[in-house]
Amino acid sequence: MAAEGYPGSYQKGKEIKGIKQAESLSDVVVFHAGTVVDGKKILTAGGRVLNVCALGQGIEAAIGRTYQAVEKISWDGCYFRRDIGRKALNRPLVGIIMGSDSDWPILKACKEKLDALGLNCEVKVISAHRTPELSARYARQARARGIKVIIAAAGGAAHLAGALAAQTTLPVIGLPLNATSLAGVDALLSTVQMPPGVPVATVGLDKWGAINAAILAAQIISTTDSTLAQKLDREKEKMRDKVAKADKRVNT
Ligand code: RP5
Repeated sequence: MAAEGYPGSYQKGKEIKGIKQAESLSDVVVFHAGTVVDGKKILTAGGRVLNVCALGQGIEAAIGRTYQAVEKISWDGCYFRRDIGRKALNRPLVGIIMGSDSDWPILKACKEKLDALGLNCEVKVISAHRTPELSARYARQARARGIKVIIAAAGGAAHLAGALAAQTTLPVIGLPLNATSLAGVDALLSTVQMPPGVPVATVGLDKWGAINAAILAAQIISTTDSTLAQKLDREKEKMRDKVAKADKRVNT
């Protein structure tokens, strides 16, 4: 108990009910300061704040579990904020980076797929060649900012994905685009053939690749988010149903 051995004198306060029950919820910890243990009771000792933390499969589940515990804690005049953790729900988990705004018509499909899967993303124009410092800074800071996967799209001599991957240990998905008279083969080859130690998970060209980049990012994040994993399972089921219907159509 944080309150045990509380230094100095204290004014006996009101009993905090529920901390024992909250402790019996798995994956929940209640930190409390400015409290004292009086026999079996935990008393407030000056109107301090309790900090309730929980683990969960994904942020939403963790927030739900936290408030389950909060509901069990009470004392006269007790109140609690209902918005804690909400900001984390809106934080981008995927960074979509493109070499030019001329790439956006293709990248829209990637964002739309992420939106459909309920994954927040940020979209940025950063060029490995025209803004190399910015590209390095973005990649170096991405993990600390909460980004889990970077999708990097570029056409021509496309070094963006590789340049970002050189600066981070986050997974980088490379999306080659058809932007020159070489029809995307230039971008594909410059994105895919990375030297050992700096992997770039390269998807197919253009719109197909844009959609697959979003799904692959979701699959990576779903390894620690069971709600997202269930959404992805449902997507696969829909595809299976569609193929089954098509099979039926051609056989009737
Ligand atoms: C790449 O060069 C960009 O990703 C884009 O695909 C291509 C052409 O860029 P703009 O000249 O249209 O800006 O860096």
